[in-house]
Amino acid sequence: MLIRRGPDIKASEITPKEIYLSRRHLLGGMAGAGLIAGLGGKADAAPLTAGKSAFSTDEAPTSLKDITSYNNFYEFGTDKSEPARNAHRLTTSPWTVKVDGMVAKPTTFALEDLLKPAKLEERIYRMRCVEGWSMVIPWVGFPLADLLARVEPLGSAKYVAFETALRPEEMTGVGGFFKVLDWPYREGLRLDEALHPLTLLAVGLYGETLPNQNGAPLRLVVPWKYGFKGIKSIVRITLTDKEPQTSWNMQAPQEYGFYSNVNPDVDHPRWSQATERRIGEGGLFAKRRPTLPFNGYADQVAGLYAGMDLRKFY
Ligand SMILES: Nc1nc2c(c(=O)[nH]1)N[C@H]1C(S)=C(S)[C@@H](COP(=O)(O)O)O[C@H]1N2
Ligand SMILES: [Mo]
Repeated sequence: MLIRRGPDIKASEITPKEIYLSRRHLLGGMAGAGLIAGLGGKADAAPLTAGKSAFSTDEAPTSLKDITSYNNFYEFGTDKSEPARNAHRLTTSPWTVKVDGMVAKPTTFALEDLLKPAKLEERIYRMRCVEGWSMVIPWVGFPLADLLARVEPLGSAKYVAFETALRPEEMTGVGGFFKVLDWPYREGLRLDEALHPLTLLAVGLYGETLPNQNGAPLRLVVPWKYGFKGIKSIVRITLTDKEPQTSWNMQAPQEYGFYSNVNPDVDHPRWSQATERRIGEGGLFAKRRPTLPFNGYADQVAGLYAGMDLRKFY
């Protein structure tokens, strides 16, 4: 049996009905996709309790259609509609993730082995793209901290670097003479950011296995940072003592810093970051929403940056 469930807790007693149903759906979907999901009783109980968890927003989720058809995944084209059209070419099984660098137990995980002990949770997060739009996405995933614990980071490790797969035969946007980005797509976090309980490795959304255009089979989600930190289709995670190079910082350092915390007070050099357009809300006349410091997660994460000048470390 691939799916384990806690023996004496009925998920229906402790989670809102919709979430319960969608989780069942995910497990069905994942088993069908050949993934192995371990779901212990404890994970059932944690943040899925009635609506107001410290982790999930109770704002209305963006429609599945919008979440899966309005994407940034430049490996499959720079137009928002291209990933949905092209990302089906990506082979997501078999998949391995190499976790190496400053760790006691460097390991190359087959995706199944990486997921086997994972306690999957639904987390409904506000997401804010640096371009000025936002969504609310019901992710399914597990804390990155849980994976890092398995490889035992050394005391010398200060940062975590991430890399996306680079498959010119499958990725329609990485070939050609004009390179939009210096592939593979790269991202990084400070180790304390990586270990923060809000930081997820997502494997699904809306109770289903992650669609390719959203970063299947495994992508990072860091809800208090601009969306580009959420690197998709990860194949390598490296612990290091040096601040990692990141794709957008390499591309345009004056526009994109390493931290990339959502900050309404620090404008992008070419536009204001004070407000945002929530995808799916009205047409031309929809009111823009004010953008919140740390995308609304300040209570949980502002302490990570105590004493730092966030205008300098943008
Ligand atoms: N590998 C890779 N990861 C990526 C990107 C990309 O182009 N390539 N785009 C980023 C940007 S700018 C955003 S806003 C989010 C979008 O995620 P979504 O399409 O799941 O909403 O993915 C991020 N992760
Ligand atoms: Mo973005």
